[in-house]
Amino acid sequence: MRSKLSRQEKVYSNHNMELADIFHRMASCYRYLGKEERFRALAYDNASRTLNDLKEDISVYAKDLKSLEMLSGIGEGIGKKIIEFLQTGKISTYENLKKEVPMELLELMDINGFGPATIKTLHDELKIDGREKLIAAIEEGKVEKLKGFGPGKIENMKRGLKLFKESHFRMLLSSALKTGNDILETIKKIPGVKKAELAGSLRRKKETIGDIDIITIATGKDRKKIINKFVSIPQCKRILASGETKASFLIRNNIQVDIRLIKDEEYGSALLYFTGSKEHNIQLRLMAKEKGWKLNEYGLFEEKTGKRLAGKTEEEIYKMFRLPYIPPELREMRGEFEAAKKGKLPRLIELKDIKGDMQMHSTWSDGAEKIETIARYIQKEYPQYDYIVMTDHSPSERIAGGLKPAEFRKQFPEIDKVNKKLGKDLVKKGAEVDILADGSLDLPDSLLKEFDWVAASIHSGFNKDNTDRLLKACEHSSVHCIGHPSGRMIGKREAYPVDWKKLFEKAAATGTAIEINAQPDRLDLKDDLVKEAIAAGVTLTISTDSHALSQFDNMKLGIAVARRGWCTADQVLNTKPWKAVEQFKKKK
Ligand code: DGT
Ligand code: CA
Ligand code: CA
Ligand code: ZN
Repeated sequence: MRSKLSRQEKVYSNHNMELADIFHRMASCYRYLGKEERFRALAYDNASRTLNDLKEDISVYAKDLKSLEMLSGIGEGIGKKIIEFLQTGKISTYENLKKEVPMELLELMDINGFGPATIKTLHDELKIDGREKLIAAIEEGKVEKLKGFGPGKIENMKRGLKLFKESHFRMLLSSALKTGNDILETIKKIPGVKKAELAGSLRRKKETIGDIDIITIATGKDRKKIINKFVSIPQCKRILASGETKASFLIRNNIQVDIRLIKDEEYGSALLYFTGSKEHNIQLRLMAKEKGWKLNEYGLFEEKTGKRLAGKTEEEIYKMFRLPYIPPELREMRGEFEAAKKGKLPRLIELKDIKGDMQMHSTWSDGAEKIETIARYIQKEYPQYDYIVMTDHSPSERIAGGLKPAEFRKQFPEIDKVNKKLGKDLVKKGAEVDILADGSLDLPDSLLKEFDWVAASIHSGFNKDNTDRLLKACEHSSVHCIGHPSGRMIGKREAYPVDWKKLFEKAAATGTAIEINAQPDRLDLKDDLVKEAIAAGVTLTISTDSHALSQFDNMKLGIAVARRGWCTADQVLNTKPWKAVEQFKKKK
């Protein structure tokens, strides 16, 4: 049994994410070890990014060193380590590095406020090698005595530690989806499994996920045997519980997976129960009680007689309450029952509604691909798209290779040339222009007028209230959209303060769109603000902000956020053809 599954592991088990994690940690180690190692740090971060962006499992490329080296960012040294990892499950260089550095502290390096120099000082001067010790040292006033550790810096560190604690035990939606689907595919291959589906916060598409819940139905009487197969999949690293109806186990990085095995006729009630949210379930159970019913994971029953009323599907359970089906993304007690009773649930936007992507970067600034490569990829993989907007960075973004006005003017004819080759005006001329500290833009008005689409975003001054900067950008006649409006990076940087009500009113009044940025760690605007923005009459866009070809798939994450924000297709500009975008611009 085991050997059969192991063969499938080659196809399904996701090495990419595990390796990307290791390479990212190795980069942190090298960054910590000092300036002379900084090229190595860059190389490992590049390799980590390549692995994260890769569609097929890395083992597909690992037949020999040559084919690995064809991948961008992977040379001989890193290629050998990939092969070592696939053969032994370990990388000896990494195992040795871990002994040289305070690994637990290095995990903080992803967070605002903890650079390598800061961590080195803490380690060298105070012998701090873990987060608990660091928290204690801050409280005891030891850290503030160090040179260069003023009150502002200490505050920043405290905020960072809090952010780390909140996010550390949760995954980003994007990686949880990959991991969850990987497990799901493996489970579905087990003989006897009739049906398997994701449940929990993953099915509700929350922006972060605590653990992975899966509901399954299997044929055959020997339930224990099936459960035993669940905990024998290659991804399983440690079994937590394994009974007749449930298996819980840990996979890599201590990610927990809960799988329930249920009967056919219970499927709907179990799915409903284990999808949550807990608060939504409690409300349903209260409503059942009022009617003299009992609702649990096994079904909906008459309290007195125990007679079964429903349970096979979620629809039939909602129907018993005279409610329409409530999509999982809305089950958060944000008014879904009231709306459902009135027949006012929104008809949620779907991935297939999308007609274009309005933010992306090419090799002209910090993207990985040339405009023509991107355009051809989109034509092939996203034939439903009517347009893509190339929005390379403006001059202030020096690290991201921001373009000077003259360079944008050189980019225009290249876009024309690509469109001519494609025989279609697929690529639109755009820019992601920086909003400067005073709310002005870092490209001249004369140039801004020439773009088909201008998104304005903030890339600096994250600690201040940025309402005024954003309001001023909305008032600019050439700004069509505000990009990643809150500036947050999930688990790494908090959103800067914004008076959202004011911003939404201004955006609606000036005809400026607001972006839902679908980068996995941004998801910005976030779900509850999406709901507020819609209520204020704001038009939204959903953009992937892609820097590599595989990132165009992140559109599904943007759709998840929009759906959780009660968004219909009509409220999102890029569900419409380019003609409608032109009309939207005219109204500004
Ligand atoms: P997570 O994993 O923290 O991202 O969030 P969930 O929502 O996936 O929570 P989880 O994994 O603890 O439980 C999965 C679902 O099971 C949850 O959404 C609702 C249901 N559930 C769990 N515990 C309870 C409970 O004590 N009462 C009720 N009514 N439902 C529960
Ligand atoms: Ca869960
Ligand atoms: Ca769970
Ligand atoms: Zn940006």
